[in-house]
Amino acid sequence: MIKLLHAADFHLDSAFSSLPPEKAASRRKEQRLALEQLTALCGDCDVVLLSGDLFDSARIYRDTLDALKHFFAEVRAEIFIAPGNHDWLAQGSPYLTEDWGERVHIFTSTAIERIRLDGCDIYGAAFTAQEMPPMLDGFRVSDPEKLNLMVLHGELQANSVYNAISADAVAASGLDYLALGHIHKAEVQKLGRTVCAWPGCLMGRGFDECGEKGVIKAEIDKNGCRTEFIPLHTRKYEILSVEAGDDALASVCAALPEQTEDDCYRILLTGESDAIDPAALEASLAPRFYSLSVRDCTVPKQALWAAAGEDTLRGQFLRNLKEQYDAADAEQQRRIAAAAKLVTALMDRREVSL
Ligand SMILES: [Mn+2]
Repeated sequence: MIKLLHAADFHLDSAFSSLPPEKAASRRKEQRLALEQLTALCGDCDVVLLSGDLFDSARIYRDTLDALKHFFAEVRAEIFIAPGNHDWLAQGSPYLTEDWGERVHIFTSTAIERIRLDGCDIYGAAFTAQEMPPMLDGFRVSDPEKLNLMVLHGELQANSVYNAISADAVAASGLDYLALGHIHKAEVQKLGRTVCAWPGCLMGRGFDECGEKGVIKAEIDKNGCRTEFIPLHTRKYEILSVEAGDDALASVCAALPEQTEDDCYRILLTGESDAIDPAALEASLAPRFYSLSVRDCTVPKQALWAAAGEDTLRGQFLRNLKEQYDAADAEQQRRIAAAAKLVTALMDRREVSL
Protein backbone atom coordinates (compact mmCIF):
# COMPACT_ATOMS: atom_id res chain seq x y z
CA MET A 1 0.00 0.00 0.00
CA ILE A 2 1.20 3.48 -0.92
CA LYS A 3 0.28 6.68 0.89
CA LEU A 4 0.41 9.76 -1.25
CA LEU A 5 -0.24 13.46 -1.10
CA HIS A 6 -1.48 15.08 -4.28
CA ALA A 7 -1.43 18.87 -4.69
CA ALA A 8 -1.40 21.27 -7.62
CA ASP A 9 -1.92 24.81 -8.83
CA PHE A 10 -0.02 26.65 -6.09
CA HIS A 11 0.26 29.63 -8.49
CA LEU A 12 3.02 31.01 -6.31
CA ASP A 13 3.91 34.67 -6.89
CA SER A 14 0.56 35.53 -8.42
CA ALA A 15 0.27 39.23 -9.19
CA PHE A 16 -2.91 39.75 -7.12
CA SER A 17 -3.35 42.79 -9.32
CA SER A 18 -6.77 43.69 -7.95
CA LEU A 19 -5.15 44.42 -4.55
CA PRO A 20 -3.02 47.42 -3.57
CA PRO A 21 0.73 46.60 -3.78
CA GLU A 22 1.28 46.04 -0.02
CA LYS A 23 -1.69 43.71 0.24
CA ALA A 24 -0.61 41.83 -2.91
CA ALA A 25 2.85 41.35 -1.41
CA SER A 26 1.36 40.06 1.83
CA ARG A 27 -0.83 37.62 -0.12
CA ARG A 28 2.30 36.29 -1.89
CA LYS A 29 3.89 35.82 1.50
CA GLU A 30 0.82 33.89 2.60
CA GLN A 31 1.23 31.61 -0.41
CA ARG A 32 4.75 30.78 0.76
CA LEU A 33 3.49 30.19 4.30
CA ALA A 34 0.82 27.80 3.01
CA LEU A 35 3.67 25.50 1.96
CA GLU A 36 4.55 25.06 5.64
CA GLN A 37 1.15 23.49 6.25
CA LEU A 38 1.93 20.96 3.53
CA THR A 39 5.07 19.77 5.28
CA ALA A 40 3.06 18.43 8.21
CA LEU A 41 0.50 16.79 5.91
CA CYS A 42 3.25 14.94 4.03
CA GLY A 43 4.57 13.41 7.25
CA ASP A 44 3.26 9.88 6.69
CA CYS A 45 3.39 9.87 2.88
CA ASP A 46 5.58 7.77 0.62
CA VAL A 47 5.02 9.85 -2.47
CA VAL A 48 4.11 13.50 -3.18
CA LEU A 49 2.60 14.24 -6.58
CA LEU A 50 2.55 17.89 -7.69
CA SER A 51 0.53 18.35 -10.87
CA GLY A 52 1.83 21.61 -12.25
CA ASP A 53 1.25 25.35 -12.10
CA LEU A 54 3.33 25.58 -8.93
CA PHE A 55 4.43 29.01 -10.21
CA ASP A 56 2.01 31.52 -11.70
CA SER A 57 4.53 32.76 -14.25
CA ALA A 58 8.23 32.76 -15.09
CA ARG A 59 8.70 35.79 -12.80
CA ILE A 60 9.56 34.19 -9.48
CA TYR A 61 10.98 35.74 -6.33
CA ARG A 62 14.02 34.17 -4.68
CA ASP A 63 11.98 33.97 -1.43
CA THR A 64 9.52 31.72 -3.24
CA LEU A 65 12.19 29.37 -4.59
CA ASP A 66 13.67 29.18 -1.11
CA ALA A 67 10.27 28.46 0.47
CA LEU A 68 9.60 25.69 -2.04
CA LYS A 69 13.06 24.19 -1.52
CA HIS A 70 12.57 24.34 2.23
CA PHE A 71 9.26 22.45 1.87
CA PHE A 72 10.91 19.80 -0.32
CA ALA A 73 13.84 19.45 2.11
CA GLU A 74 11.49 18.89 5.06
CA VAL A 75 9.49 16.16 3.31
CA ARG A 76 10.84 12.64 3.52
CA ALA A 77 8.77 11.30 0.61
CA GLU A 78 9.78 11.11 -3.04
CA ILE A 79 8.41 14.17 -4.85
CA PHE A 80 7.25 14.20 -8.48
CA ILE A 81 6.44 17.33 -10.45
CA ALA A 82 4.68 17.66 -13.82
CA PRO A 83 5.03 21.26 -15.07
CA GLY A 84 1.79 22.84 -16.34
CA ASN A 85 0.70 25.72 -18.55
CA HIS A 86 1.76 28.46 -16.11
CA ASP A 87 5.10 26.92 -15.11
CA TRP A 88 5.85 25.23 -18.44
CA LEU A 89 9.33 23.98 -18.89
CA ALA A 90 11.23 26.57 -20.90
CA GLN A 91 14.88 27.46 -21.08
CA GLY A 92 15.79 29.28 -17.88
CA SER A 93 12.96 27.69 -15.91
CA PRO A 94 13.90 27.27 -12.24
CA TYR A 95 12.93 23.62 -12.69
CA LEU A 96 16.09 23.36 -14.79
CA THR A 97 18.38 25.93 -13.20
CA GLU A 98 17.87 25.26 -9.48
CA ASP A 99 19.15 22.34 -7.46
CA TRP A 100 15.99 20.85 -5.95
CA GLY A 101 17.55 17.93 -4.12
CA GLU A 102 17.75 14.19 -4.70
CA ARG A 103 14.21 13.25 -3.88
CA VAL A 104 12.63 15.75 -6.28
CA HIS A 105 11.85 14.31 -9.71
CA ILE A 106 10.75 16.83 -12.31
CA PHE A 107 9.35 15.48 -15.57
CA THR A 108 10.93 17.36 -18.45
CA SER A 109 9.60 15.67 -21.59
CA THR A 110 6.25 16.00 -23.38
CA ALA A 111 6.39 12.23 -23.91
CA ILE A 112 5.25 10.29 -20.87
CA GLU A 113 8.19 8.87 -18.92
CA ARG A 114 8.38 6.27 -16.20
CA ILE A 115 10.27 6.38 -12.90
CA ARG A 116 10.42 3.06 -11.08
CA LEU A 117 10.23 2.87 -7.33
CA ASP A 118 9.96 -0.15 -5.08
CA GLY A 119 6.37 -1.24 -5.33
CA CYS A 120 5.17 1.33 -7.81
CA ASP A 121 5.80 3.00 -11.13
CA ILE A 122 5.34 6.75 -11.42
CA TYR A 123 4.62 8.21 -14.83
CA GLY A 124 4.56 11.84 -15.85
CA ALA A 125 5.21 14.44 -18.52
CA ALA A 126 5.75 18.18 -18.79
CA PHE A 127 4.18 21.09 -20.57
CA THR A 128 7.00 22.59 -22.64
CA ALA A 129 4.78 25.36 -23.99
CA GLN A 130 1.75 27.26 -22.77
CA GLU A 131 -0.53 25.00 -24.76
CA MET A 132 -0.20 21.26 -25.25
CA PRO A 133 -2.03 18.76 -27.46
CA PRO A 134 -3.43 15.60 -25.80
CA MET A 135 -0.61 13.76 -24.01
CA LEU A 136 -2.36 10.67 -22.65
CA ASP A 137 -3.89 9.28 -25.85
CA GLY A 138 -2.69 5.75 -26.56
CA PHE A 139 -0.84 5.40 -23.25
CA ARG A 140 -0.72 2.00 -21.52
CA VAL A 141 1.17 1.15 -18.34
CA SER A 142 4.22 -1.07 -18.86
CA ASP A 143 3.61 -3.36 -15.90
CA PRO A 144 -0.08 -3.80 -15.04
CA GLU A 145 0.83 -5.93 -11.98
CA LYS A 146 2.53 -3.00 -10.27
CA LEU A 147 0.87 -0.02 -8.69
CA ASN A 148 0.78 2.60 -11.43
CA LEU A 149 0.55 6.32 -10.72
CA MET A 150 0.77 9.28 -13.06
CA VAL A 151 1.22 13.00 -12.46
CA LEU A 152 0.08 15.34 -15.22
CA HIS A 153 -1.42 18.78 -15.90
CA GLY A 154 -4.55 18.88 -18.03
CA GLU A 155 -8.30 18.83 -18.23
CA LEU A 156 -11.01 16.37 -19.09
CA GLN A 157 -12.49 18.49 -21.82
CA ALA A 158 -12.50 17.76 -25.53
CA ASN A 159 -10.80 20.47 -27.62
CA SER A 160 -9.02 22.03 -24.64
CA VAL A 161 -5.65 23.47 -25.63
CA TYR A 162 -4.35 22.45 -22.20
CA ASN A 163 -3.71 18.75 -22.75
CA ALA A 164 -7.27 17.60 -23.42
CA ILE A 165 -7.68 14.27 -21.62
CA SER A 166 -10.39 11.90 -22.78
CA ALA A 167 -12.25 9.62 -20.40
CA ASP A 168 -11.53 6.74 -22.80
CA ALA A 169 -7.78 7.36 -22.64
CA VAL A 170 -7.90 7.34 -18.83
CA ALA A 171 -10.02 4.19 -18.70
CA ALA A 172 -7.68 2.39 -21.13
CA SER A 173 -4.46 3.54 -19.40
CA GLY A 174 -4.20 0.84 -16.75
CA LEU A 175 -3.31 3.52 -14.18
CA ASP A 176 -4.39 3.12 -10.59
CA TYR A 177 -4.25 6.86 -9.84
CA LEU A 178 -4.02 9.78 -12.23
CA ALA A 179 -2.95 12.91 -10.33
CA LEU A 180 -4.07 15.91 -12.36
CA GLY A 181 -3.82 19.66 -12.05
CA HIS A 182 -5.29 22.67 -13.85
CA ILE A 183 -8.86 22.63 -12.47
CA HIS A 184 -8.94 24.85 -9.39
CA LYS A 185 -11.75 22.97 -7.66
CA ALA A 186 -11.24 19.58 -5.99
CA GLU A 187 -12.75 16.67 -7.86
CA VAL A 188 -12.33 12.90 -7.80
CA GLN A 189 -13.78 10.60 -10.45
CA LYS A 190 -13.40 6.97 -11.35
CA LEU A 191 -12.93 6.29 -15.06
CA GLY A 192 -12.73 2.57 -15.78
CA ARG A 193 -10.66 1.35 -12.85
CA THR A 194 -8.55 4.50 -12.69
CA VAL A 195 -9.08 7.08 -9.97
CA CYS A 196 -8.66 10.44 -11.64
CA ALA A 197 -8.37 13.44 -9.32
CA TRP A 198 -7.78 17.18 -9.14
CA PRO A 199 -6.99 18.59 -5.68
CA GLY A 200 -7.87 22.14 -6.79
CA CYS A 201 -5.67 25.14 -6.12
CA LEU A 202 -3.76 25.51 -2.88
CA MET A 203 -5.49 28.72 -1.83
CA GLY A 204 -8.16 31.00 -3.27
CA ARG A 205 -6.93 34.11 -5.07
CA GLY A 206 -10.25 35.63 -6.14
CA PHE A 207 -14.00 35.19 -6.28
CA ASP A 208 -13.63 32.65 -9.07
CA GLU A 209 -11.86 30.42 -6.52
CA CYS A 210 -14.38 30.34 -3.68
CA GLY A 211 -14.62 27.97 -0.75
CA GLU A 212 -12.13 25.73 1.00
CA LYS A 213 -8.93 24.85 -0.83
CA GLY A 214 -6.45 22.12 -0.06
CA VAL A 215 -4.87 18.83 -1.09
CA ILE A 216 -5.83 15.20 -1.57
CA LYS A 217 -4.36 12.41 0.49
CA ALA A 218 -4.80 8.88 -0.82
CA GLU A 219 -4.04 5.34 0.21
CA ILE A 220 -3.74 3.03 -2.76
CA ASP A 221 -3.11 -0.63 -3.41
CA LYS A 222 -4.10 -2.92 -6.26
CA ASN A 223 -7.46 -3.57 -4.58
CA GLY A 224 -8.56 0.03 -4.39
CA CYS A 225 -7.99 3.61 -3.47
CA ARG A 226 -9.25 5.75 -0.59
CA THR A 227 -9.02 9.50 -1.09
CA GLU A 228 -9.56 12.32 1.35
CA PHE A 229 -9.67 16.07 0.69
CA ILE A 230 -7.74 17.98 3.34
CA PRO A 231 -8.50 21.72 3.47
CA LEU A 232 -5.66 24.08 4.34
CA HIS A 233 -6.07 26.97 6.74
CA THR A 234 -5.86 29.77 4.23
CA ARG A 235 -7.94 32.83 3.47
CA LYS A 236 -11.20 31.91 1.78
CA TYR A 237 -13.15 33.80 -0.85
CA GLU A 238 -16.91 33.60 -0.45
CA ILE A 239 -19.88 35.11 -2.26
CA LEU A 240 -22.96 35.42 -0.05
CA SER A 241 -26.42 36.39 -1.29
CA VAL A 242 -28.62 37.97 1.35
CA GLU A 243 -32.25 39.01 1.05
CA ALA A 244 -31.96 42.63 2.21
CA GLY A 245 -35.40 42.97 3.81
CA ASP A 246 -36.22 46.20 5.66
CA ASP A 247 -32.98 46.18 7.66
CA ALA A 248 -30.15 45.11 5.38
CA LEU A 249 -27.51 45.27 8.13
CA ALA A 250 -29.51 42.96 10.40
CA SER A 251 -30.22 40.60 7.49
CA VAL A 252 -26.51 40.34 6.65
CA CYS A 253 -25.51 39.81 10.29
CA ALA A 254 -28.08 37.02 10.62
CA ALA A 255 -26.81 35.31 7.46
CA LEU A 256 -23.08 35.41 8.26
CA PRO A 257 -21.25 32.35 9.49
CA GLU A 258 -18.96 32.69 12.49
CA GLN A 259 -15.33 33.67 12.03
CA THR A 260 -15.13 35.57 8.79
CA GLU A 261 -12.28 37.84 9.93
CA ASP A 262 -9.64 36.13 7.80
CA ASP A 263 -11.77 35.80 4.70
CA CYS A 264 -12.63 37.85 1.63
CA TYR A 265 -16.36 38.29 1.12
CA ARG A 266 -18.58 39.66 -1.58
CA ILE A 267 -22.12 40.20 -0.30
CA LEU A 268 -24.94 40.48 -2.81
CA LEU A 269 -28.08 42.13 -1.44
CA THR A 270 -31.16 40.74 -3.16
CA GLY A 271 -34.94 40.99 -3.01
CA GLU A 272 -37.04 44.12 -2.83
CA SER A 273 -35.76 46.99 -0.79
CA ASP A 274 -35.63 50.76 -0.68
CA ALA A 275 -32.73 52.98 0.14
CA ILE A 276 -29.84 50.53 0.38
CA ASP A 277 -26.55 52.28 0.98
CA PRO A 278 -23.85 49.73 0.05
CA ALA A 279 -20.97 52.01 1.06
CA ALA A 280 -22.39 52.58 4.56
CA LEU A 281 -23.05 48.86 4.99
CA GLU A 282 -19.55 48.06 3.82
CA ALA A 283 -18.08 50.52 6.32
CA SER A 284 -19.99 49.12 9.28
CA LEU A 285 -19.33 45.47 8.35
CA ALA A 286 -15.71 45.84 7.21
CA PRO A 287 -14.08 45.02 10.59
CA ARG A 288 -15.59 41.54 10.38
CA PHE A 289 -13.62 40.65 7.21
CA TYR A 290 -10.16 40.68 5.65
CA SER A 291 -11.84 42.33 2.70
CA LEU A 292 -15.45 43.03 1.87
CA SER A 293 -17.47 44.39 -0.98
CA VAL A 294 -21.23 44.88 -0.83
CA ARG A 295 -23.25 44.97 -4.01
CA ASP A 296 -26.80 46.19 -4.17
CA CYS A 297 -28.72 43.80 -6.42
CA THR A 298 -32.13 44.67 -4.95
CA VAL A 299 -35.07 45.91 -6.95
CA PRO A 300 -37.09 48.85 -5.63
CA LYS A 301 -40.09 47.91 -3.52
CA GLN A 302 -43.18 48.11 -5.58
CA ALA A 303 -45.85 50.14 -3.84
CA LEU A 304 -47.66 47.18 -2.40
CA TRP A 305 -51.21 48.49 -2.29
CA ALA A 306 -50.96 50.76 -5.32
CA ALA A 307 -53.36 48.68 -7.42
CA ALA A 308 -56.00 48.38 -4.65
CA GLY A 309 -58.14 51.00 -6.36
CA GLU A 310 -58.28 49.12 -9.67
CA ASP A 311 -61.55 47.60 -10.82
CA THR A 312 -59.88 44.29 -11.51
CA LEU A 313 -59.36 40.93 -9.82
CA ARG A 314 -56.04 42.27 -8.55
CA GLY A 315 -57.75 45.38 -7.17
CA GLN A 316 -60.44 43.33 -5.40
CA PHE A 317 -57.84 40.98 -3.94
CA LEU A 318 -55.66 43.81 -2.65
CA ARG A 319 -58.64 45.73 -1.17
CA ASN A 320 -59.62 42.64 0.84
CA LEU A 321 -56.10 42.13 2.09
CA LYS A 322 -55.60 45.82 2.86
CA GLU A 323 -58.70 45.80 5.11
CA GLN A 324 -57.26 42.88 7.07
CA TYR A 325 -53.84 44.54 7.08
CA ASP A 326 -55.16 47.76 8.58
CA ALA A 327 -56.87 45.87 11.40
CA ALA A 328 -53.95 43.54 12.15
CA ASP A 329 -51.10 43.64 14.65
CA ALA A 330 -47.48 43.99 13.47
CA GLU A 331 -46.78 40.27 13.11
CA GLN A 332 -50.00 39.65 11.19
CA GLN A 333 -49.26 42.69 9.04
CA ARG A 334 -45.92 41.19 8.08
CA ARG A 335 -47.62 37.98 6.99
CA ILE A 336 -50.42 39.74 5.11
CA ALA A 337 -47.89 41.96 3.30
CA ALA A 338 -45.90 38.84 2.37
CA ALA A 339 -49.08 37.22 1.00
CA ALA A 340 -49.90 40.34 -1.02
CA LYS A 341 -46.34 40.46 -2.40
CA LEU A 342 -46.37 36.78 -3.30
CA VAL A 343 -49.72 36.81 -5.08
CA THR A 344 -49.09 40.01 -7.02
CA ALA A 345 -45.69 38.64 -8.06
CA LEU A 346 -47.38 35.46 -9.28
CA MET A 347 -49.97 37.53 -11.14
CA ASP A 348 -47.10 39.40 -12.85
CA ARG A 349 -45.34 36.08 -13.54
CA ARG A 350 -42.31 37.35 -11.64
CA GLU A 351 -39.86 35.06 -9.91
CA VAL A 352 -40.53 34.85 -6.19
CA SER A 353 -37.96 34.23 -3.50
CA LEU A 354 -39.40 33.23 -0.14
MN1 LIG B 1 -3.14 25.31 -15.42
